[in-house]
Amino acid sequence: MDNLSPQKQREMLRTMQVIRRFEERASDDFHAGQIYGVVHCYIGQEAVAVGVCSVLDDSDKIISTHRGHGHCIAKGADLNRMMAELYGREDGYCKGKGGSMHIADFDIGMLGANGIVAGGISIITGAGLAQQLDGTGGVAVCFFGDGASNAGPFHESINIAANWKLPVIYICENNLWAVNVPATDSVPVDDIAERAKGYGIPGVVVDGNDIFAVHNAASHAVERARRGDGPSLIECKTYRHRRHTERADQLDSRSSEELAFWKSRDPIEHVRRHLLTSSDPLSDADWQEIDRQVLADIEASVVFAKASPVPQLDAALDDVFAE
Ligand SMILES: Cc1ncc(C[n+]2csc(CCOP(=O)(O)OP(=O)(O)O)c2C)c(N)n1
Repeated sequence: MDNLSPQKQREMLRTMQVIRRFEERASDDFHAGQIYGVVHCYIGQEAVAVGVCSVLDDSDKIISTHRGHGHCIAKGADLNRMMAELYGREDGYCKGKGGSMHIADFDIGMLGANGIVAGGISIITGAGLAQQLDGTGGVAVCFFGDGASNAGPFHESINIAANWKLPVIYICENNLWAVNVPATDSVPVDDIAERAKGYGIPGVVVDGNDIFAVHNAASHAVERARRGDGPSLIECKTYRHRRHTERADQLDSRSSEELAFWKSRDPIEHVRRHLLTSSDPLSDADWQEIDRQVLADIEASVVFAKASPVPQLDAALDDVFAE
């Protein structure tokens, strides 16, 4: 973290708070019946998306999952267009026809959220090949869960990326559960990072609630990929504070003790505490002002979304590439 100025740390903290407030609002509006489809909240995991994206630039590509709002925001997506997409409006990223799980913005290198578990892992490996062929030093980063690490695309993709030394960084967000299946019942190794050994690439475990640990690990992996030395696997141990989805009937098998333990390790509080003692301490008043601005931006995104028209029926088949 020594290489991160207090200013940069404040920016990272702010971005984490944007993710949290965006999703709190999305959840409220979903429960109020204003947002349709499904909403998977990333709350509790913000340090992973922000820590990793803090070492990327616009030419680098990322890909996400069904739990994708945090990755979009960390890569610089527009809040108005995101909220409009959740609201199903024409000014949304997919013209209101994709919803929460399909937000993409190629202009900032965000290749898309993805409702197919592990689907993004193969796509980003292809993007890594494209980066290698372009020869401009760009990297490709994949976010996925512990559940996805059990699926075929994880193994096939890492195998080919390792063989071809593709500039891909595989970020496994091990939040300990895949819907209601504990990773201890589906992953037969202590750490998912151990799986890297099978493909001859570095595999590291980090505290995914410590943004500085995530930043450092991502920074090393990105440098290695830019040098042409190939892919890495980083396992970030973390936890979601919400149930798998925001649906009212969503079952949650996790214990209240486990949830309380992880809430006591809140990634946003971790940065706040750290900044209290930095060379440019963040006071309570500073923090409240940051939060006030963040809430104003979220409110503006909802106003934007509500002002946007719903898609016209005759546009239903526009942008459909396969029937
Ligand atoms: C190919 C496929 N199988 C099953 C599902 C249903 N499903 C949605 S999310 C999910 C669990 C994913 O768990 P994990 O990869 O750990 O991500 P997390 O939800 O914990 O972020 C499953 C099985 C799906 N969307 N796609």
